Amino acid sequence: MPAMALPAQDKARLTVRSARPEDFEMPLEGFATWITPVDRFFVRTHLYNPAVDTAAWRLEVRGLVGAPLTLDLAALKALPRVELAGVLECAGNGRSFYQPGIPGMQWKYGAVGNARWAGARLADVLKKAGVKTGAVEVLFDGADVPIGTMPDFRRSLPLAKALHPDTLLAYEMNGAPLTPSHGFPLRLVAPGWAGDSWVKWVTGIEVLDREYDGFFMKGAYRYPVRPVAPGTALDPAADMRPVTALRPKSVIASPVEGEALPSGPVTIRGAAWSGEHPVAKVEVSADSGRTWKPARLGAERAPYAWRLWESEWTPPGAASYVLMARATDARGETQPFVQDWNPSGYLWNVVPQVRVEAGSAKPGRPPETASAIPEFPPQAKSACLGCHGTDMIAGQRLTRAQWERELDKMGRWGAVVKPEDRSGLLDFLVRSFGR
Ligand SMILES: Nc1nc2c(c(=O)[nH]1)N[C@H]1C(S)=C(S)[C@@H](COP(=O)(O)O)O[C@H]1N2
Ligand SMILES: [Mo]
Repeated sequence: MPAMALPAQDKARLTVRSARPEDFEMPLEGFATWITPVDRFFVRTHLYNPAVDTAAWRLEVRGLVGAPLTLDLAALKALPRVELAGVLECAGNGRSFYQPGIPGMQWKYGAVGNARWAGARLADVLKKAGVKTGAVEVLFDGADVPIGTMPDFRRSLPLAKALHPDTLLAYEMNGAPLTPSHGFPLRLVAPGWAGDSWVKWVTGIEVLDREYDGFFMKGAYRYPVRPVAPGTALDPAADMRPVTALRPKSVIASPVEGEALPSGPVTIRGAAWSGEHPVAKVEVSADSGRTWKPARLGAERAPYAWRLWESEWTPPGAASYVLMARATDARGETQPFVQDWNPSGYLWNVVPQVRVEAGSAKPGRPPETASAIPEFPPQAKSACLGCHGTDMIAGQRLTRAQWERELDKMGRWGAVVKPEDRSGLLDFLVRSFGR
């Protein structure tokens, strides 16, 4: 599938996991700066970016409020402006590391970024409207619209998070208006919470007396209430609850997996964050987790931002080493060595491991391998490629049973597969993108 019309700049600075809709990942080099530039900031969209007419744009506030409101951008900008630096991380970041594999965007480490967000407090807007008693959740709708029978992306926040003084209706990212991919002209900023709550292109706010019951609340972005064995069938209502805050996590940005290092000192470096709690320490191990040493934390910090860190290491000899990093937050919560399984592969925060070869005569990073996407058969083209490209499919590694479930889901969302084409299509998917 030809890559869509992305500016050349974006392609070099982000890994395109899906060109249409836009799903772009930040490469590991992005963890070298405290603030992530907008052209390096990951993008996650379920539908397509809406076209926005700024002059006609309005925000509607309704539901359990004393006075429903219609606000234009000027009215929002007239409210006190609040700025904060904070991490936005997709709940599915790291999904590709789950074993057995889980369908969905196969993010590695880079569905995350740290930006400066500015806007009005959501609480100020809600105060203007007057939240009535009985209010429990606040629902956000973006201007993006689904294709076919796909569900719309709508999410609700518990009232306490909605009224928190750091929860923003942001119109700026890194000192400039939001770009179309990041929600222009207005998005929710839910500091410390996973990206699914950061609704983009917000045009509607509705105060509800219950959690919203749409697909993206009840069918997605839920996490088991207790650890369960992989593959366990879970009842979304009884056994799961919505994803909320991020957990402590660190990423090793350099060296990289498989890197050959010269003899002599090396700087191990990366970034660490932890949702609503500041990072208290990052420790690094260069001997497969036997011993740990505190890393030096960067001076730049803010309550919801990531912290850069580094640690000097001199390999004791020419050998193969496994480097690890472990962040602990102010509550004392730290990263696990084994991830609890969950059906959609959310909230991956296992201690990262990077194998390096020290004392090499030929230092360097292994070449990046990009596998070619095979030609799609006609029935796949008509069934799948109306809504998204081949890249989204080619990123998956699924069993036949998982591909069957994906086909069923896509069928419910409007994909048309003729009964006589189904098994041929499945054969192609399993052969090309199986495990
Ligand atoms: N309207 C709308 N808002 C959305 C989404 C979407 O598809 N539609 N994706 C969400 C998800 S899952 C994430 S992780 C973040 C990503 O924000 P970004 O693209 O600015 O990085 O936006 C969230 N807000
Ligand atoms: Mo996400």
